[in-house]
Amino acid sequence: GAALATTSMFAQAVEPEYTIGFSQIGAESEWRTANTNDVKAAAVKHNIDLKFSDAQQKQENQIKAIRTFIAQKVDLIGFVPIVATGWDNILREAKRAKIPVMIMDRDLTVSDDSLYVAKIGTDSYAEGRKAFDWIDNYVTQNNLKPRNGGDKLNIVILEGTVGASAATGRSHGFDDALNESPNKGRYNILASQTGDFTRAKGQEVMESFLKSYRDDIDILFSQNDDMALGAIQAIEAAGLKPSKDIVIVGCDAVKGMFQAMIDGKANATVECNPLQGDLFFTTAKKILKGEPVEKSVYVDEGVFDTTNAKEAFATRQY
Ligand code: GZL
Repeated sequence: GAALATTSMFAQAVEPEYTIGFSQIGAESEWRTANTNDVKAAAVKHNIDLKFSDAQQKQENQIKAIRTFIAQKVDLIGFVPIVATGWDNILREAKRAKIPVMIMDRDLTVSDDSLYVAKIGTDSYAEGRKAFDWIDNYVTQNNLKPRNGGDKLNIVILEGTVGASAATGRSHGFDDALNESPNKGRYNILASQTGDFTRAKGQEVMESFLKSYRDDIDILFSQNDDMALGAIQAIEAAGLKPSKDIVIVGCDAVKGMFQAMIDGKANATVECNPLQGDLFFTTAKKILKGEPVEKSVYVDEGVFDTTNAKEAFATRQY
C-alpha cells in the first residue's frame, strides 16, 4: 500500500543521473518525427536530463547547438549529422572539453575517428541495394515491359538531401546492385534529382520528370517515403496510375507508405528504423560508466511490399 506508493513516487523523483545534449536535424519527414519522438521517450525511460535542439535543416545550427552543449558542460553529446562532412572542428572542441560524442542515424566523415565514441546507425547502403533487388525481382516475376515499347525499363530517382549519408549510401547501394545484376541490360537510369527528403519537393521534382518523360518512365526509386507520397500525387495529376503505370519503391517504411501500398498506389518500401533511442541511451550510459562499447551498431531493417503490407501495418509504431 503506502510503502509501495512511496517507492514508486520516489522512483519518479530521483535526480537524472546524466545530462545529454542532442542535436536533431529537423522535422523534414514522418521518419524524422518518429526518430525524435523515440529519442525523447527513451530519455524519459532512461531518466536522462535531455537538452534537445532542432536545427531546422541547417548544419550551422547543429554546430551552434553542440557548442552550447559544451558550454553547458553536458555529460555527453549526441547528434544526427545532416550531411557527412564539416564536423571536425566542432568535434575537436568537444574532445578538448572532454565531452564524449555519439552519432545517431546518419553517418559522417571525420579526419580522426576518435572524434566520436560510438555510432548507432542505419545502413543506407544496404537499403539502396535492397531497393534495387526488390525492383529486379518484381520485373522478373511480372515480366514488366517498357511502357514506351522501347528496349529498356526507364528508372527515375528522387534522391535525399544533398551530401547526406542516407542519400549517398542509398545511391551507391542501388547503383552497385544494378551493375552487379545479370539483368542490368534491362534498365536505364533516365533521371536522378534531389527532393531533399520532403513530400513537397518530391512532388515538385516528379512533376518535372513527368513533364519531360511522361510516357517513358516505368519505375520510381524514391530515397524516402515522404518524397514517394509527393510523387504519387504528381503521377495521379498527370493522369497515370501509380504502382501500375509507374512502379514505386520508397525507403523508411513509414505509416503513410503502408497506407499507399494498401490503397494500391505504391509497390514496396525498404525499412529504415528510427527507433534508435533505447540503444542510444543504453550505449551512452556504458560510455559514461567507462564500459567498452562497439564503435558502430546498425539497427535491424526489413523490406515491405503489397504482399505483407496489410498484416504488418497493424504492428507498425511509426
Ligand atoms: C535515414 C534518415 C533519413 C530518412 C528520411 O536514416 O536519415 O532522413 O530516410 C529522413 O525520411 O529525412
